[in-house]
Amino acid sequence: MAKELVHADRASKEMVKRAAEQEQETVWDRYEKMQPQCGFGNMGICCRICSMGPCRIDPFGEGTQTGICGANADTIVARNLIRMIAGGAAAHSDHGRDIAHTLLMAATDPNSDYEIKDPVKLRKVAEVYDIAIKGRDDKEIAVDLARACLAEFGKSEGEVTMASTAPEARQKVWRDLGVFPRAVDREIVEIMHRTHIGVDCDYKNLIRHGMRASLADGWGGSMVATEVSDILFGSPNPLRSCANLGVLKEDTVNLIVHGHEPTFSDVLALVSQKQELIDKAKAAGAAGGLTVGGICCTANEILMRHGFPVIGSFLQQELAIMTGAVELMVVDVQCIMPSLSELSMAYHTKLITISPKAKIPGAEHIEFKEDKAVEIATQIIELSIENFANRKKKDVYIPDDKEDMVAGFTTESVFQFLGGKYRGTYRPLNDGIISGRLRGAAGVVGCSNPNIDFEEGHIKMVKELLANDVLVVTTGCNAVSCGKHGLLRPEAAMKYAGKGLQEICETVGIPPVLHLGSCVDNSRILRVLANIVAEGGLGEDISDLPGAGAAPEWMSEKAVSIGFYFVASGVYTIIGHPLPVEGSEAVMKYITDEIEEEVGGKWAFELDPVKAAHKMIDHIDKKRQALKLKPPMYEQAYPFAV
Ligand code: SF4
Ligand code: MSK
Repeated sequence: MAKELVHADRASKEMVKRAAEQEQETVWDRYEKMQPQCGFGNMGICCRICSMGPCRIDPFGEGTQTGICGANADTIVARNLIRMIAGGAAAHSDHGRDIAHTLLMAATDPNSDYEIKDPVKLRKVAEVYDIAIKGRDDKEIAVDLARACLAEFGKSEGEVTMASTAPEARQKVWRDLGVFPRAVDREIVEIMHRTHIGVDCDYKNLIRHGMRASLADGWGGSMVATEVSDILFGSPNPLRSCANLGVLKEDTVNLIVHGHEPTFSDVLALVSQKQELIDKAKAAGAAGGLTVGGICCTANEILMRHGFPVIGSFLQQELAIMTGAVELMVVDVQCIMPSLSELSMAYHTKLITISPKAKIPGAEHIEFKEDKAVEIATQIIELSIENFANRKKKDVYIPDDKEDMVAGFTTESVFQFLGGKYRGTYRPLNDGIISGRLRGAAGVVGCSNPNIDFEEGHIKMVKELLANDVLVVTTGCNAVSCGKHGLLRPEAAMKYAGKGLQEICETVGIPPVLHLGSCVDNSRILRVLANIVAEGGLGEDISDLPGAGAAPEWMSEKAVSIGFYFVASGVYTIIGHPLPVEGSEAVMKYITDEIEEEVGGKWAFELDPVKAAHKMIDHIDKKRQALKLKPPMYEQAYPFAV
């Protein structure tokens, strides 16, 4: 059975022990069984792109050094790597395209269940696309905007319009290198073409195109997903909520939404508040009514906009079902473990898929249609209520563990907050960095992975950054981990932050770690960086800023695309386990060193999260020196705090 978790939250530790006692298999057990994992795969040197193969390169330099077609390790590693970018960019961007479709429907269908909830943002984004605003109503503008956003994906000429919001200097870097993104689908298709047998075999040329596709994701597909979600579902504002398995209640019908997209979950969250459904739940024997919470980034979507609680992150999806207290789990797309099907059958949990893109054998499929959103949400809530009768008391075990948190920050809201009397300006943030009260800022994001002790990477890294006066912004599963460990509470500043960061958090009343949303909302971090540059005093480009990015427990292809769009935007980006490139010294050297000359950012790999935090801090200090800023105001007070 799986090894014990050491650094995870208490609820997860308890549930993993309980799973072992009950002989229920988890992701950690399957990880152990999979050892040793394939070394060729880990190093990126196996190729099965054509049927002359599969081929593999001998990593010790003794056996074969090329595939049957003659491709060497550099080509094979680079091709595999950018195919990961294609997968990740496709996932984010398909999400963005669907949201743009929903906007078009909201603007054209008079019976739509969707409406425009943020008309201010509608107008702001419309300006980016040069759409006429004056004298036009929301729906007229929204039709044009939805069409312009849809064109970001499929147009065969021109460039990704949203990328024109990057700093001028950054756009020049992309143009000089020939990587300014054109259209999302085009860049992804071109990855698949270039990596077909016998096309591009120059590793640098391949990786540069990978960067172009990742930029189409970050400054295109993901940014469209975030901006249009804000327009449709409302821009988040700071709010209080809580996280962890202890959110589930014995006396309520418990319904979990899991996956990534807000289109369905936002409607379900609102419908779940109808009194008649709460009454139905009570009539079914659940005295407390109905609890709706989320897992993975769907959780972040309904948390950010409505304050619904987070049940857990990626690695907790199985543990939630094992509480025996989940009547229904409804899943859309991405990060949904196929294991949920068999596991839910061992309990009374009903597993429902709703996306035609993501069916799971054994799960019930209720296809989501946007023109019947409320009807389908109601049907699914009613199914969860009906299933309460099947809950087996003997199976129920809910760990008594949940943590309060503040979430709901955005590019706009957080710095209005920080602005205080200078509302709506980044000046106080820039001044905080210039004066050295804040040493810099870091984005710590991403998944969890059983190849690292659960949450050791996230929590140790974030605490170390805070202790060194680095403000942290977070998204995705890192945000959930920070929430569960109490780092998203304003009081966390007094406990974990250095003196300078404490002073800022205390004055403004914010947590030292700011939750900016789901995976696609990493685009909010790009926007924050662009706004800091625009505010002035910290250089001309994102690569000048005293900042860094990290995904200490990364797992998905989306993380690879995100990492590349940060690197290509000029950000030093560090992850725990290396990308699968160790089979090519040339590729390794290029992406961790030479690429900095080209784009100002680079990759770094470091498994020890405290050491990784210090590499980020060193980079921040290097940038402070280059900008001729004063040294940090307070020398680090808590060396290696964790
Ligand atoms: Fe082998 Fe080349 Fe075919 Fe890859 S593309 S499987 S290296 S022959
Ligand atoms: S859910 S991509 S495990 S962050 Fe966005 Fe979490 Fe990573 Fe999925």
